[in-house]
Amino acid sequence: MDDRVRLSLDEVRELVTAVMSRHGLAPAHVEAVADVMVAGERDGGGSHGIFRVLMCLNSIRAGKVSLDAEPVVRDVAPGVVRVDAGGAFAPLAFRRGLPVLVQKAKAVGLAAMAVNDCCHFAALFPEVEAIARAGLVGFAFTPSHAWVAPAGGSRPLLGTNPIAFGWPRPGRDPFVFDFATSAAARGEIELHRREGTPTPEGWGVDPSGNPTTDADAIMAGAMLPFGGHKGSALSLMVELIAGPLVGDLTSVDSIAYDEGARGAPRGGELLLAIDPSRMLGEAAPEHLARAEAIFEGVVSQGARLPSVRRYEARARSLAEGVLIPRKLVDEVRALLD
Ligand code: NDP
Ligand code: PYC
Repeated sequence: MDDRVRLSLDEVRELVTAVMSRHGLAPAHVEAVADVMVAGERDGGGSHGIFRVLMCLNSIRAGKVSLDAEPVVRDVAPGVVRVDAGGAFAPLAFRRGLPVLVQKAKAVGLAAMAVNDCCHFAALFPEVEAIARAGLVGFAFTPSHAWVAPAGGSRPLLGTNPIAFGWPRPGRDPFVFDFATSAAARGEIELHRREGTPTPEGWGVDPSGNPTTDADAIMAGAMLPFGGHKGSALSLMVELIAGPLVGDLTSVDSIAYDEGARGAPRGGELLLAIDPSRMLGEAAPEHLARAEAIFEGVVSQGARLPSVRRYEARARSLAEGVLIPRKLVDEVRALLD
C-alpha cells in the first residue's frame, strides 16, 4: 500500500508556517524557513523538505536557536560581506545578505559572504541557484555536526559538510549540484532508521569501526565520507573554509553545543560569487556558450546532468503537488497540538 499523502505546495507551506509560528518563530523567519523547506519538498528532496521541521523543533525546544534575531549585515571589504545571524536559523540571514553579495560580485568580480552564528538545517541548492539566477557562478559550504569519520578513521570528527555549486545558463535554468561530502546526508540515514530499512553499503561503521548497513549502528558509530580520501579531504576543506576562515564553529564544536538535542548544526557558512562578465568582459557570452557544449557532451552520451531531476520534480510538484509519507505528515501535524 502507498501510505503517502498528496499535498499541494501551498498546503506544505501552510503546514510548515503553522507549526513554526505555533512554536514562537518570528514571522520573517517563518517565511524564510518555510521557503527552503517547500523548495526541498518541491524538488523531490525527501530528507530536506518538510522532514526538516523535526530538526528545527528539536532546536527550538532545547532553546538552541534564537526565535527572532534580526540578521545584521556588515560590509567589511570591497569583496566581503558578513551577516551575523544572531543564533537564528540561516535562511533569513542568507536572504538579507544575498543582494549585497550579488552587488559586490558585480562590482569587483569575486565576492565572499560569511554567514555567522546561524543554525543551518537546510539544503544549499536554493542559495547557489539564487546566485546563478543573478548571472553569477555560486558556491556554498557549511559544516554540520561531527558525525563523519575521516577516511581511514572510525571516530566522528567531520560534518556531513555539503558543497553546492551553481552555474548560470542564459535562457535556461541554472546548472546546480548540491551534495553532502559524506556518502549520504545524515537525513538519508535518519529516513532509513525511521523506515527500518538497511542503508546501502559504504555509508558508515558501527561503534567498533566495522562496516554496517544498520542505520542505528551507524548513528551510534560513524558515517563515512564519499569517495574515500577524496571526499574526506573535501570535507576537511569545508571545515576549514566555513569554520576557522569565517571565524565560526567546526562540526565538533557544533555537536558539543547541541548537547544531544538533535537540533540543527550551529556555526557558519561561506558563499562565493564570481561574475563571468567581470572575468571575461565582452567575451563572456562566447565562453558561456562553450560551457553549453560541455553540458551537451554529458547529455549526448546518455548521462544526466545534476539538477535535471530537480527541475523535472519541480515542474511535477507545481502541477500536481507532492507525495509525503503519511507518518511524517501526521507527526508534523501533531506539533500543532
Ligand atoms: P544527493 O546524493 O541526493 O544528490 C547529490 C547531487 O548529485 C544532486 O545535485 C543531484 O542532482 C546529483 N545527482 C544524483 N544522482 C545523479 C546522477 N545519477 N547523475 C547526475 N547527477 C546526479 O545529495 P545528498 O543526499 O548528499 O544531500 C542532500 C541534501 O542535504 C543537499 O541538498 C545538501 O545541501 C543537504 N545537506 C545539508 C547539510 C547542512 O548542514 N545544512 C548537511 C548535509 C547535507 P539532482 O538534484 O538533479 O538529483
Ligand atoms: O542531512 O546531514 C544532513 C543535514 C545536516 C543538517 C541539515 N542536514
